[in-house]
Amino acid sequence: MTELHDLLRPVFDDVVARNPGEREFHQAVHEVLESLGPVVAKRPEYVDAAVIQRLCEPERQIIFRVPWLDDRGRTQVNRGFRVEFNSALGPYKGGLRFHPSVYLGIVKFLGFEQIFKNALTGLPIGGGKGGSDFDPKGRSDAEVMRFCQSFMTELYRHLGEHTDVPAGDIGVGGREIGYLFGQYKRITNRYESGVLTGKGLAWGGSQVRTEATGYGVVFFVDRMLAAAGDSLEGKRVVVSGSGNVAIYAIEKVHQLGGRVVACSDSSGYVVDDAGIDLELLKVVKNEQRGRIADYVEARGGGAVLGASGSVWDVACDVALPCATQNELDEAAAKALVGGGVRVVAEGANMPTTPGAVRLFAEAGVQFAPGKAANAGGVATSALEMQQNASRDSWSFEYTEGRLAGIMSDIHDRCLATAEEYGQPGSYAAGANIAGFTQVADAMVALGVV
Ligand code: NDP
Ligand code: 2IT
Repeated sequence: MTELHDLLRPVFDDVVARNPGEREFHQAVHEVLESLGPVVAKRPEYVDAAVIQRLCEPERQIIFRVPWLDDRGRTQVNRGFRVEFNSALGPYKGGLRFHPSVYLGIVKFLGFEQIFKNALTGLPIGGGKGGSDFDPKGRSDAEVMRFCQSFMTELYRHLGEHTDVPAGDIGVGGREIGYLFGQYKRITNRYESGVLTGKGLAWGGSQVRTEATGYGVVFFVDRMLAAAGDSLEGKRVVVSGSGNVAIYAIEKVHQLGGRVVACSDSSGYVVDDAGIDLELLKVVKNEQRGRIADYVEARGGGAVLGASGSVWDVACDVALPCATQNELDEAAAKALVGGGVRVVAEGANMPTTPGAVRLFAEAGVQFAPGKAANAGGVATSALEMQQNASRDSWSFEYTEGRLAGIMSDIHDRCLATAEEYGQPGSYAAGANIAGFTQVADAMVALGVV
């Protein structure tokens, strides 16, 4: 790991001591603090006012029991979480993740990242994250509904359009948001659309929210390539995952003239040299809730299931990790560099390990961190909140234009900030410093609260 500035090392040691065993949270904090050396050197008041210590301590952490009945009438018990991390810029905002790997350390890493990402959007949203160790795989619609209703029966008291506004993440899409919103509406007797984002278009959702994260990543890559006098036209692209973010990243790459030749899920990966058949992938994944092998079978000829290794062994110009944290390690980075990769942009949150990030830097590969590259999802959530507040609904074209503008602004701000702090070309440093200074200035102005 990169050494921290002398003023920051004790802050990090304290975070590790106070949050034992939360490996992913430590990793996310370290990654941000690595960039802040030049900032505290210039602005020691951030350390004096304990701004960084306060930023690393969530404002509120809620952990609750989620009991529910499965289809055989047996009682199941899961654990629910909501970490309301920072509200200096606006109501807590961030997704809910349903996955068996969820524990407090995952929710805290995601909530911490969300603070800076949300600041980068330039929109008035604070940072939070939540979820459960519930595994939706293999569960019926009725089971998912009963789980969501039980989850919301506890969580509703902590939410509100001015307080805390969840959305989706891994394992939480339109179906789950519907059941959660229905239960919130029933308990509170309020049609408070702005309490959740990622809603369906018929009941307060925004155009482009479903596509926003994946589209946003590709808009960001398009700006990176343009800054180097290049474009996506004719590029070979590899995407990991085949969920919400991956699917719409693939769609936008194809619209902009690139070709996605491989994607994956937790059971394996597919190589499809002619380009992934996206309509088929959507049917297999969204309608049939199938596995990646089902895509290969339905495609019939052409596409092959990866026999060994990982999706990162497939040669490409651009790699978009869009599945989960720490999915792209040093071995994967070596394989990608060997295959000629030139740009890596994170659709997922923290998918690239610190060692892999270092290898990309050494090899001159352009790297965009998730808190910048995948901010289009939460930015469009904030646009959904704007529409809900004004009881309005915007067209697809207008909303997509707003998203493209926001991604372009984030791109330019990362580069300008990196330059200003002596690290030209580092999107990671630019994102961390720009996000941090915006939140830190607000925290200083609001006093010790
Ligand atoms: P989905 O649940 O729609 O899809 C997740 C995909 O990643 C699936 O293909 C899944 O495979 C794979 N995956 C998940 N966990 C693992 C794992 N432990 N190992 C291997 N593969 C895994 O989630 P999203 O597309 O919404 O989220 C993907 C990433 O993007 C996450 O990191 C999320 O935090 C991030 N993100 C999401 C945003 C959004 O708006 N949805 C916004 C910004 C970031 P399988 O089906 O086999 O589990
Ligand atoms: O990681 C993320 O930014 C999300 N899962 C989206 C959060 C949101 O509130 O739209």
